[in-house]
Amino acid sequence: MRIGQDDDSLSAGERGPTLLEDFHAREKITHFDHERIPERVVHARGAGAYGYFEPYDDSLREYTCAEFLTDPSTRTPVFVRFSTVAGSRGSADTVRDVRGFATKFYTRQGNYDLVGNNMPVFFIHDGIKFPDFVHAVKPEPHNEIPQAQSAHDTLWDFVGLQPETLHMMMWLMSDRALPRSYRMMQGFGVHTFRLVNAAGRGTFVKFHWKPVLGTHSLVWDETQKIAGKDPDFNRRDLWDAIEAGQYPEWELGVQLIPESDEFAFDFDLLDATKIVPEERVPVRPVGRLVLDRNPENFFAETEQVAFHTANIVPGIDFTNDPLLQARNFSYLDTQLIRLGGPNFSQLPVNRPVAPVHHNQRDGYHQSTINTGKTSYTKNALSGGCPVADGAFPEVFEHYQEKVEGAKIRRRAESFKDYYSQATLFWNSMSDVEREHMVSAFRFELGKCVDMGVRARVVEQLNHVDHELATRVAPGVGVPAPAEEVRPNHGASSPALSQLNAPTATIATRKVAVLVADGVDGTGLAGVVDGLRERGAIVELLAPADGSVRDSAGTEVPVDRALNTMASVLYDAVLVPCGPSSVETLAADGYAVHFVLEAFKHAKAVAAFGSGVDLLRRIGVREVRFAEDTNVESDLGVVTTTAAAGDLTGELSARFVEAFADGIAAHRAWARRTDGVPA
Ligand code: HDE
Repeated sequence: MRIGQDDDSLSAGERGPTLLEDFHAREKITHFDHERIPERVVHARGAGAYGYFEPYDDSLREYTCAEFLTDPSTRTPVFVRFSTVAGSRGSADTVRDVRGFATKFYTRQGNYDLVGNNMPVFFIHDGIKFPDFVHAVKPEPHNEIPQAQSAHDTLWDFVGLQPETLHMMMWLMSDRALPRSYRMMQGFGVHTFRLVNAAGRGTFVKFHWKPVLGTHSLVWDETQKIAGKDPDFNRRDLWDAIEAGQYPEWELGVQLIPESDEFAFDFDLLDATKIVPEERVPVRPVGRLVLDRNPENFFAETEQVAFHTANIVPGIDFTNDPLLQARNFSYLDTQLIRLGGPNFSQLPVNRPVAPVHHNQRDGYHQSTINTGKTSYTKNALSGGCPVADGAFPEVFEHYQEKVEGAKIRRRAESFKDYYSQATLFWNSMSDVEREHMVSAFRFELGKCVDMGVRARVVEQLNHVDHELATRVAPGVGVPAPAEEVRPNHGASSPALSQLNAPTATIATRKVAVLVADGVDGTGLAGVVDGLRERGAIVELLAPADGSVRDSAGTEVPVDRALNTMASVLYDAVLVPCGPSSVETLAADGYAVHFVLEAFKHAKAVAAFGSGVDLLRRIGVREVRFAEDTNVESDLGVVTTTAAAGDLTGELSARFVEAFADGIAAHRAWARRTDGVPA
């Protein structure tokens, strides 16, 4: 019914007690009291979006009868949720962590969930260890510290005693754990799954997502600052890109392994702590995923979406990977407590587009009004409905794998090489990626209070690579291992280094332009337009919001006040010409810090005319600055002396080109900035 107002409760007199009779107030407050549901036990923090998947062609038909993978005329709707693992729902986005990459395909044959991560391996290879691992990485139980951090005693205690974690720990200490954007990270199905064709023949498969914008990471110092400046950094980035029509896109790839090759590898295909190197089995591109719609309501959609590894469709099946087998139990079980009953698949975000006919009835939150007299099979009263044997084509058939064996609680020997692929990962990194890893190990172990924990991990690292262990040890105050205990096999997989797959695009990259009154409007406009034409997002930042007057007296609108933003929220920075503008900026601590910090984080920095003086004055060192109007580009710093009014035409185009190259390179890793204050 309609009510006049709900500002005041019903009371006995204007200043009297609230009456129990006020059913309206009670109902409002009661509903509010029950608004929270348990957060996910892992992956609590996330962001989601809708989109579609389409296969390029029908070439997978030989391997699978899954229509969404083989019919190029089918656009399958999807919902994707990205997440961090360890932190609570309200924790920061940019912590060092694995990222979840879970995709629900609403296929005509039923929902298929590919519940993957941005790293291709996992910490453990048997699901029975998952509660132990999660207890170890989550905040410590006595004081619930630290939030969303792996840098504490219990995780590293677990790692030191559980060497199967080492390969994944290498990934976690690498730049992969610090994605620049959900839109710029890879995804992996992790397990070996099985494709099954119409004839019932199986083929092992590993799933890969490759981002069209390339795989890029933040640097550690930056991630920590973003966690304070904008804890929603990755969530906001996804939302903004979709709102702006710059739809994130990934390519789905598969590694196909014939069943006859099951034992052809020096590791076990059922072991989720191992990759199949791309150089050994190439990734074959099969289709594309596009995210083009933000949810309307975070809770209803992103929070209530329920992924489940056992949501599969004809043409896809499991393997005996013991991690996957445990997940097939866990994901349904967890929704029962989290979403409060067995009918969560009726929630709009979970509802399949495929028609549902079954005899499941009643339960909490039942919202389907099932009609008819029968809810059992077999029946004659309703003509056998809803599940008449043989009534549907394309039914799911379990893959007929032959199994035999004694009941036994013992892991196969083929799972027990804990180190070779950790070494492979280390060998495959570039120098700068290795440097980042060594710093990461030093930071994380340096946060451990117990020296025994530190020593045990260094001991384990010595099994991965002697140089790695000897580089980490002195930073964390434990003796470096004297001897190599396991010779490095020397093999590498170039595909593992992010730096081996450069991208040319600057689409959606964020460029900050620092301006104040007196800025050279002509030069500025040329560069801004040039960057925007290439798809970059350019924002003008000034000491105060509103607008500035350029050197010709024209008003130039400002996008943000400097003090509301920070360099860590941008990919690059430009300081345009304008003597008075530059004077104002040089006297503004935010502006000076902004430029130096961007420089420290190896971002593309550009300046023209008197803007170059600002770089010199604030201590940007060890790069070559332009001596004349020719565009100089050195270590990601792009300069020209072109003064007010001179940066036009061809010169402006060359300047933009060089700046864009610097932005596309993501970071100028050769730049040494250790001496720049953080
Ligand atoms: Fe999960 N995992 N997981 N996991 N996982 C959950 O399910 C679990 C594992 C992954 O955006 C939970 O609905 C077990 C591997 C993602 O909603 C829970 C084991 C991989 C998400 C659960 C694993 C993942 C989850 C928590 C070891 C990468 C977020 C809430 C056997 C391939 C999905 C929920 C979303 C979420 C259990 C291991 C990825 C408790 C028992 C390996 C992306 O069911």
